[in-house]
Amino acid sequence: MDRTLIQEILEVVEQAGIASAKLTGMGLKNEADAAAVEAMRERMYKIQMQGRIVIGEGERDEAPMLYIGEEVGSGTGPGVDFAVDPCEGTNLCANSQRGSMAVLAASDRGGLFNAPDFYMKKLAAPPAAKGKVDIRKSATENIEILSQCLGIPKDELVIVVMDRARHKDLIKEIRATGARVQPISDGDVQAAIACGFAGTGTHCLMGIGAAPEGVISAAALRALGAHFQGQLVYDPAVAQTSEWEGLTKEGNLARLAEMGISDPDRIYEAEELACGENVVFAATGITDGLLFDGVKFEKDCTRTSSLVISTLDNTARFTTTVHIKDGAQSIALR
Ligand code: VTB
Repeated sequence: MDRTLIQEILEVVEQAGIASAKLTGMGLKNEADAAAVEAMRERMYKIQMQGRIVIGEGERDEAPMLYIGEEVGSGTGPGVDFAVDPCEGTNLCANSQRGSMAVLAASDRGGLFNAPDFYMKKLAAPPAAKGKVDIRKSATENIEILSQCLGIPKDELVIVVMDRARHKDLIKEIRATGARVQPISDGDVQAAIACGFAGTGTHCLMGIGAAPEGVISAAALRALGAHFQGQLVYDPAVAQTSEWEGLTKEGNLARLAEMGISDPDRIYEAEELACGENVVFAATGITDGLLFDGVKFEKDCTRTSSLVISTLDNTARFTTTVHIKDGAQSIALR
């Protein structure tokens, strides 16, 4: 991968963001996702690379586009692996709520963990707490460590947790430390990445979300030098999700073994989930969020706000792009 890819990757998430933003608030989550997928894929094909989807819309037989294993790009040039989530937070987009975005992570061949479509226990925290907080420790211990590392009293810390039945005890434990809980209905990728920056009002993400999204978060947090750890969740009694109705722990363990995961309890560090020599993370806001605004449609232009984090040049770029319409007469500065 080289730096010329950064601009191309930015355009990929911008196009996906614009496509699904047209459906914001329409209550059409599948259509918003499909629009983002199509736009993302179309832009990816224009890049001179031998791209490959390692995390995408699903297995080949269940997803027609951006399926796992799909080759994208012109077919010549560097080998690049992609973990994509063209419309992360489809419910948020469909209901016009904060935090949905078009997002992807890219790395050199073999540089991203081929995560199964399972759940993952996650711990994300700022750079100052990297390697000090630990997913093996209790929430109570981690909040104590966070408070010390960040120099912020416990009752000023904000811990983001997905609002799910499985987190009832976790939320109780966090509140008992004095720290504040910010429940989110969806979108744990944006919440995780917000932990990588000071000033977002978000200090830590705890709890269980989807594993593929965990790899995308890990790539961004690795590039920022922040903390991320993940551990696969295979027990339906822990995940407590209707998605797993009828599945058993034994069956899930067998599926993991089939996928070549020999130690299902392994704890993955950010540098293992995104192990490539270089990683690039890119996201464009669909709706407004913690890190950037959503897409704004104006008379003569469309405005997108994005974040690209890259180890190629050690940058985190917050960019606004004005996509000028034909015959534009007047373009506001901001
Ligand atoms: C998780 C989370 C995502 O959807 O995948 C969630 O990581 C689905 O979780 O950010 P449940 O199956 O428990 O509903 C998101 O919130 C949005 O894609």
